[in-house]
Amino acid sequence: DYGMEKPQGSSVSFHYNPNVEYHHFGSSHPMKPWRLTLTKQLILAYGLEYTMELHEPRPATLDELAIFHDREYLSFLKNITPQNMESADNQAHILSFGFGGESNDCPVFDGLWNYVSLYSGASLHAADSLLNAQSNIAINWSGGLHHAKKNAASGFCYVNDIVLAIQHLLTQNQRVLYIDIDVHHGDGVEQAFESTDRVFTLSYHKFGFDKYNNPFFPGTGAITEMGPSDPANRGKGHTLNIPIEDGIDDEQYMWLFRTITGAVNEKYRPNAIVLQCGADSLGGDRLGKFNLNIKAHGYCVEFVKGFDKPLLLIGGGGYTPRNVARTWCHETAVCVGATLHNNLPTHLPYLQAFQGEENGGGVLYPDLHNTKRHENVNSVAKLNSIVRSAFENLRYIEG
Ligand code: ZL4
Ligand code: CA
Ligand code: ZN
Repeated sequence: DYGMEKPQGSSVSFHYNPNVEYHHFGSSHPMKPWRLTLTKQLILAYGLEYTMELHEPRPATLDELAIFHDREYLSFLKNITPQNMESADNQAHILSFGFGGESNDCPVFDGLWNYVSLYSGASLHAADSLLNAQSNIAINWSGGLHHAKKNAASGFCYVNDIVLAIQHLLTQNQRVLYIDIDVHHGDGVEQAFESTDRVFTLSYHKFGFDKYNNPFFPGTGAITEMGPSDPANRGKGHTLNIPIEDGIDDEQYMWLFRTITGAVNEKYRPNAIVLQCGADSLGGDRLGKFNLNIKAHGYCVEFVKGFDKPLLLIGGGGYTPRNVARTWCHETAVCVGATLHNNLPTHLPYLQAFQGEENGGGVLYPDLHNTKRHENVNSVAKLNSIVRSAFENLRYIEG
């Protein structure tokens, strides 16, 4: 049962500005900020707000975002609106900054600047609370936008709050480990720190091509991609990518995760850890191709929590909103050391959003594997060879 007192040993802070919820990417766009409303409602309904310190961070300022992003890109982002985007001046920039084109991944919508400064402000505030030792686990479910580049939007991400938070952690930590369990490759974070040995980036993701030979977005993150090859470059060997095929199940994923993440933690000995918890690696996700259940996803959080180092937990992808909410609520409970009952609290607002499903209406832990949307094509031999290559890649950081 969930307790009302602060658990000993770990203290958890929760960083969230509710104004982020009210932004819309467009009617059929898969990214739905209101999944954060569902997440928050579930967390409140289980009483988890009494087990952590709650913070409502202010939006990040342009100067704070400029620590990573180009000012030219930021001033475009700050001023662009659906109304002025047709002007010749803006059209000249729109493609080079990652907007428009035939892809509508990064639309210009009302309040865009407000949206990006809110989720980034929350990640910076969460990192701050770790630096001040006000908490040893800090959570921002509105962040985790790992594709954004210093001068371009990409894959639903406009500002890279993860890079900004890691840069902030680096002011007082020698080494930061970044782990990414979103179904997509964490390319923006990897690229930002490719030339330093003070950040190690580790991403688990789907990698491969569909029947039309189109790569799964963003198309990078092969096992052979380990950072710069120049031995004089300090970043060499401080990138590890774990490419996975469709349909991976709980046992396989948990095995891969603990084997590889455990080895990276032992060899790299980070002073702080950032874990991106993209929930599009769950079974039944609208964009993802894996078959994970909520507790297998949460196992990654449990495992990393066990390293007992300052930990920043951030959101990311997740395109079946009710399951995103379930997962991040469960992972919040994992952080505070609470066990939640499977029947959803009956006083939960939005209860309908969690009812009437084929498997698991009205419960916190539905069987997502049995949605069987993706055949498991990960063979034992292939997974063993990935682990072998991963260990080989880790030789570069043997100290
Ligand atoms: C959509 O229905 O693979 C965007 C994007 C908008 C609304 C209507 C517009 C129709 C699926 C995706 C045109 C859609 C064109 N609307 C989409 C190569 C692509 C070019 C764009 O979880 N088309 C690009 C990005 C990925 C591509 C994934 C994951 C983010 C994260 C962290 C980003 N882009 C092919 C797709 C729709 C849309 C429906 C879509 N976009 C699915 N996958 C992509 O890692 C937050
Ligand atoms: Ca990933
Ligand atoms: Zn994703």
